[in-house]
Amino acid sequence: MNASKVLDDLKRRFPNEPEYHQAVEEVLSTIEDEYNKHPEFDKANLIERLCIPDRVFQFRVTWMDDKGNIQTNMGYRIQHNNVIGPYKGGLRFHSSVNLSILKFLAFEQTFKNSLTTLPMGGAKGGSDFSPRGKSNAEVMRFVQSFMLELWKHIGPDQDVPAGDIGVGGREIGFMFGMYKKLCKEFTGTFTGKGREYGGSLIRPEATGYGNIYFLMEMLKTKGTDLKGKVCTVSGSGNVAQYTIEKVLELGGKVVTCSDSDGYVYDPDGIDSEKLAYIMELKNVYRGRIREYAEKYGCKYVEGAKPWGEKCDIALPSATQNELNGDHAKTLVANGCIAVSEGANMPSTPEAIKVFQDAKILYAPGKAANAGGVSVSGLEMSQNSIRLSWSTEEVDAKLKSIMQNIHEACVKYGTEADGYVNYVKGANVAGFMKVANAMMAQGIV
Ligand code: NDP
Ligand code: 2IT
Repeated sequence: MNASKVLDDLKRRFPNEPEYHQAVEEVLSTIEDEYNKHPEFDKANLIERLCIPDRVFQFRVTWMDDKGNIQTNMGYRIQHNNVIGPYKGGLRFHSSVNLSILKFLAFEQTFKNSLTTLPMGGAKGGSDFSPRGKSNAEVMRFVQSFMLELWKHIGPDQDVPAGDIGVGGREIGFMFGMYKKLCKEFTGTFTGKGREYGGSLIRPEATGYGNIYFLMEMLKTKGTDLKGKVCTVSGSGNVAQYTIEKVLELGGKVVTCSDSDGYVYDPDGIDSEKLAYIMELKNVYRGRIREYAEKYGCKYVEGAKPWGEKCDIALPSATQNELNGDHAKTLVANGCIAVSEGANMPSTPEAIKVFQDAKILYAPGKAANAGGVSVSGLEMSQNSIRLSWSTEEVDAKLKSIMQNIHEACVKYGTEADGYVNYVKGANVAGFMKVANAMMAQGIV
């Protein structure tokens, strides 16, 4: 493989898609050695095929707001690769959504889903619609209009969407209701559904819990755990909330969380009562994290990220490229020993280099946050057999999947000096399974 040629071709054919180029570049640079051990991959033009999504759906979504104005948004679904299972991945509703962001997410999802060991291909979709400040009725009208297009392209054995930024239980419920009406069948086409209609126990918790299970495995390699460790978390949505919950349960202390406006620093730590407040603030009242600082009398920093605050462990759980090289240098200088990503691609390439040069524990999102889609896979299994498993059963399966992903990273990512390059480990392990399946299935 000539990685720079593949990347140059991609940039020429798909210009102005920086996040997509960034995600591809990271994978190519880490799998190149392994790939070159298999000349048959190159003969089959495998990497060129794997870098381009199978197909991209793009459509207009028109809906009426509460004032009677007609609003227009864009809707998308990227079906990246389905060689190991039906297309699977979340939907993101956020004003920043564009093709570049969704293509990077769908690309990453393919390797992440492969790592879970469950039979799921990779996809992602969403809209530049922002639920922020919208009424429930507006969200429902938007979602129903969005589904009028999307339903044609999804199905239980075809493509199974779930949540991501801006898409939680409320949005999945509205989408599922409209989908069911349009396709005239009750199937498990969405995951992250409510418990009453086919959702799995532990799915809401899975990404955050899974990230901490992965972190615990990393810490174990250094003979330590979470007890007494100070953690900084970004975000205050689904992933951040359950990350905080699991850190507290395992004896750690969380001193920050954030939203798109700024972050709060609580030196006393976010305890379970304060976490319950955050959950109500964000999931019910849909307020701003600034209100936490007002209620508990702590520091709020507008327009900044929490990475300047001293910590042992950083857990980015908001969005892509939210932690840059300078943030990484500050974290390392402050004694941070581990970074585990709840979000997708939150660290820039410069930040990753800083962590790896400093030889601290660093887990990329596609390994560390794979717990969410793993429990989605378990939700699909439960829907197929028309049974539901207990909290203990699902949690035990989640823990074991995260341990297996950690093991795969160690197997493929351990360097000559013993340092585990989790980026390389995750990419090579995820890639090899997809590549072997592509080879077996011929040129399609
Ligand atoms: P939510 O919408 O529940 O929460 C997102 C959080 O991140 C909010 O606090 C939000 O702030 C903040 N945020 C969003 N965009 C930005 C931005 N551009 N700059 C700064 N802050 C921002 O989403 P999730 O918790 O589900 O997702 C968080 C991350 O985790 C994403 O990267 C997602 O792809 C990833 N992920 C999610 C999984 C899941 O199962 N949900 C699974 C695996 C990964 P505000 O309230 O102001 O919008
Ligand atoms: O990025 C992700 O893995 C998700 N948003 C979850 C996808 C899913 O299908 O559960």
